[in-house]
Amino acid sequence: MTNLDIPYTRYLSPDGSVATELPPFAEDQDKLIELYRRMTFARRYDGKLTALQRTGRIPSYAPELGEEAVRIGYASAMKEEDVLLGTYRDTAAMIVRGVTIDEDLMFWGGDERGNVFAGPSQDFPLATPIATQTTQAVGVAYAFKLRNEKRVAVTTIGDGGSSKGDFYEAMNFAGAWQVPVVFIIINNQWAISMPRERQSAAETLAQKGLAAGIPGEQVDGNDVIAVYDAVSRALEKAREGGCPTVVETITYRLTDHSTADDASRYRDPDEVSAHWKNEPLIRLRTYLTECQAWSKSDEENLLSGIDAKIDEGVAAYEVLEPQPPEAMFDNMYAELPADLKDQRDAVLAEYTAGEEQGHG
Ligand SMILES: Cc1ncc(C[n+]2csc(CCOP(=O)(O)OP(=O)(O)O)c2C)c(N)n1
Ligand SMILES: [Mg+2]
Repeated sequence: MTNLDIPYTRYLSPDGSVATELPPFAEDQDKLIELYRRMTFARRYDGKLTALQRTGRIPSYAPELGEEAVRIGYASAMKEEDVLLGTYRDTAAMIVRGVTIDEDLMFWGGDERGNVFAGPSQDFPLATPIATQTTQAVGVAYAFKLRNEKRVAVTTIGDGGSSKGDFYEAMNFAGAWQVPVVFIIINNQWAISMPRERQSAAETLAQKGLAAGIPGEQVDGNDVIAVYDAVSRALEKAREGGCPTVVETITYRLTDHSTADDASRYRDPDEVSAHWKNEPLIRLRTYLTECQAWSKSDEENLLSGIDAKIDEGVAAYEVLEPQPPEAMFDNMYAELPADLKDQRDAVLAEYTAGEEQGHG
């Protein structure tokens, strides 16, 4: 029978002190340093992408500020052969999985080639329609089961997305079929301007899985140790026993929903500044510093190395030839359906006419 409790785990407190005896993997300080390095990369890269949007070099971006521990925690727990089906806010996880900076910038730049990454080639492109990735993940997991492959489909969903029918349907099938899928709910307290408390009357979002026969748990999503630990256990159960799990990570979106949003119109600035005290990087850095495993010069070296890597990726992106406008039709179908072919021809005709008039 499914355990009906929803446990909550936090290992590191916001001040960097140990709240609960750390899990065995955390005895390896090199492992924790690796997680810290990845989170710091995520923070710097997020700032860079926001700046690139603000200076007109990419059209849009969905920031992850404050949510780095979730993405780095779960992506680091996954094995290469697993498959990720994430959302528009999972950029840092994709990079951990092996997507390169220039590939990622192509995606955010509106260039379809950004979805054809060389690294984790079976990972899905980030999903913008809310919750569709969850049913797809169950399909992927079902394929793993049929093929007897020890692989896991990992899918993420926001607090808002967890209200959608697709998500309930996905969990229902995962429970009924017992397939190797891990649902990670990223509860960042807001779905654009809709706060968590008005989103659902459920006490926890993890308990939504219980009706489908899927056990759930909550973790402090700003504690990378808790995220890594919970997702590792869920992955192991899925890989070995084909059992699905729901993990709700509790975090906070410290900035706008996207570069098209202005959160100050609907959020109290005092709420946001209170959440800065819980952000995920400082607590791990404080812990590592207290353990004498991290120093100021380590930090300086890390930051300069990251900035150089980001600059290199941005430079590689910026020299790419832009795709012609009709390219947006060329990635979905082997053979275009007639109506889309007409649209493609129309785009091409307009573009060619524009070029002839000298403003192409
Ligand atoms: C099917 C669908 N409906 C509506 C939208 C518009 N939309 C984009 S993001 C969003 C809110 C999602 O909030 P949440 O699931 O909490 O994820 P978060 O953005 O906070 O990471 C909505 C409604 C969409 N992209 N797809
Ligand atoms: Mg949300």
